[in-house]
Amino acid sequence: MKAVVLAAGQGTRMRPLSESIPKPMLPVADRPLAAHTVDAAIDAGADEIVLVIGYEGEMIRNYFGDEYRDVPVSYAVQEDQAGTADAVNAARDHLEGPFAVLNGDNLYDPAAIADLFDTCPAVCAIEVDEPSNYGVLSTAAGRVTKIVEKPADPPTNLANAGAYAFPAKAREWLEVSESERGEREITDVVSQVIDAYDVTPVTLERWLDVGRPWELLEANEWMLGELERRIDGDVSDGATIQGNVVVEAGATVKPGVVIEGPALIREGATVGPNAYVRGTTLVGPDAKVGHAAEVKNSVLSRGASVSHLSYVGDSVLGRDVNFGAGTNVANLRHDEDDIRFTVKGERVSTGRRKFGVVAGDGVKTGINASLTPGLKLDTGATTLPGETVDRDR
Ligand code: TTP
Repeated sequence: MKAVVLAAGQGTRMRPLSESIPKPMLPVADRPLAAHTVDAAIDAGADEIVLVIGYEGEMIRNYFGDEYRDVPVSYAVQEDQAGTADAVNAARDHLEGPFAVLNGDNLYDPAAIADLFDTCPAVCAIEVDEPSNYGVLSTAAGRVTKIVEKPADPPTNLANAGAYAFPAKAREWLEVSESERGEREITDVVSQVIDAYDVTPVTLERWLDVGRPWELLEANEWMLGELERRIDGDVSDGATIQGNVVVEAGATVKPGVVIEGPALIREGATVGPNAYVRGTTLVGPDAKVGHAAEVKNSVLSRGASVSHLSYVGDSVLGRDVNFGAGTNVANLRHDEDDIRFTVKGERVSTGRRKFGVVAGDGVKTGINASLTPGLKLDTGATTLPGETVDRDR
């Protein structure tokens, strides 16, 4: 079966991280986010991957090329990001026979994707506590009977998990009209399939929709949690490596460093001397954790640097961020309330008691900067030496 992977979106809720890199290419453990989706499709037996690209699509094309893990990859360009049905419609000329559709910004339980492929027509579903935030499935006698977007009064707690196996006929139903929120939505295609076929719900044990920066952190928590210890890099005898830590070839861990897994230190990265890395951390390619710096439960993208005597917790640093010496990130409020973060101009709860800062590509802090919880620093933003930064910039 062909798998169409949707990766054309603008990722506006992920800004500033998605400003010059498409959300599907953001780092999750040792691969871009979308590579996890494509891997799940290939593991499930996909014989061709069709990637729908648009926003910053060339980066996606460059990564996957024409063949990925010996499976042919083709591309469909969605010019305007007019919705998920419109995205699949952009791939229409690539489709014949039954086909699967997966979101390129979701992490799936791979075993369930294999079930999805074996059970066409089918829709992946997951039980959630607050279904009104999702598309919700109604079921009867083991079949999906209805799908409704974000209902005020949800009929079940089964959320649509954005993975579908469609019969060939669905190719004729991709041109749907605009929904109330002005998008051409794949759920309207699913509704037509439900009317014409028996559609099976395939229940996922685990699923993550990666839309906002703290969900990128959660995606890394999930995937780094699956690491098996492997030390290929240059690790000093004076360093202590505990648990499931991967140090890739070309990475350097200096004396006095303590790394508590799960952690991934990627090629070209340098840690230490005397640094402390803990609590599920990705130190990206060519990134640096300096002398006596502590990094906890964070993502350091390619080339990011946390200089000596700094603390970074529960944070996401974009590419080539440079935190000056003595930069301290606060990740907990005195009232221990959930940390809020600005998404598309609105302060929203992250649902996390601990969350630090999100720094876009190229952010630079001056020495002894103090950064408050839930702070957003836009691409290229700078702070003064000794400054306490408690407003987004
Ligand atoms: P969304 O997460 O709804 O959209 P997005 O990724 O653009 O993010 P944001 O809402 O923050 O702007 O998209 C779900 C999936 O569908 C995701 O994999 C991107 C993809 N998509 C397209 O390929 N084309 C589109 O027109 C839209 C809206 C989404």
